[in-house]
Amino acid sequence: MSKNIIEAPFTQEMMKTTANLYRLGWDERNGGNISYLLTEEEVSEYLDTSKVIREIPMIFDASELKGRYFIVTGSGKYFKNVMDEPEVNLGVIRVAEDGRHVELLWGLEDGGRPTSELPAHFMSHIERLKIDPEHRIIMHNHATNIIAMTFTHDLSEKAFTRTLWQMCTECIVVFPEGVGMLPWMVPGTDEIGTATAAKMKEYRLVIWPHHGIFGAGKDMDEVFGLIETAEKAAEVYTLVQAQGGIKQTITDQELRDLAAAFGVTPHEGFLA
Ligand code: 2HA
Ligand code: ZN
Repeated sequence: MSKNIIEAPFTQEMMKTTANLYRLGWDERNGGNISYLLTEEEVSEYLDTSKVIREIPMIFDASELKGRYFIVTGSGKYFKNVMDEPEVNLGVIRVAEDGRHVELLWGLEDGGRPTSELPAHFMSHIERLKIDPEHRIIMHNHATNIIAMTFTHDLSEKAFTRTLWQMCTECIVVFPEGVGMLPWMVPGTDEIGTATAAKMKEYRLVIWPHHGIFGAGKDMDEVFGLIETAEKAAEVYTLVQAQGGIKQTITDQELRDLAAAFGVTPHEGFLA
């Protein structure tokens, strides 16, 4: 008898993280999605991996991930509801041999599909795995102050990153590579997936203006920590603007000193 998958550490992490994100107000309604790469060993402890419940077609080719397992949030599902009904709102999937389907092994019990942002998730996983073999998680949400900042701030990667770095001393240490920025695009498409993944070659955080943010990381703490640090900086920026604007800030030399003290390399060309 295999163990109960609801008790699996990866399911518990998905449940607790979606609940946290909902309470932070970054995943209203069906906003946001998470995909978490699992090993066959992890999954086999809880599921018979030869039992495919459903084959679900995809709009793009993910053959680079064939045979890989993920736990994902469902398309149109509310983060608010994951804790109470994980078997409906989450799914465990495997990428089929042809790269054009995923095989559902558990969950999405009402006939649901994996997240509508699966192209951006899978293409980003492919790019991050090339750079970091330990990479496992892609998270998307609608972090409030990051979205707000995309209406009022210059959208160049350099300018946006510099402001975030200046708003909290921690930022340059947490994301020394900065943040990637897309133009506004239609979500859920192959095109935004390709564009997001291209940015993921250089950045673990990618902003979709007037929509939200994508983060990548090797575990839930890393990816959540990245997004909440950037969002905190954006929140401080909101308050600073409301208080009348910047009078003084962390200088470029101070940012360099910080990077040196913490042994990180800031994005080339972003500091004077
Ligand atoms: O599905 O966040 O970008 C909800 C979304 C789409
Ligand atoms: Zn979204």
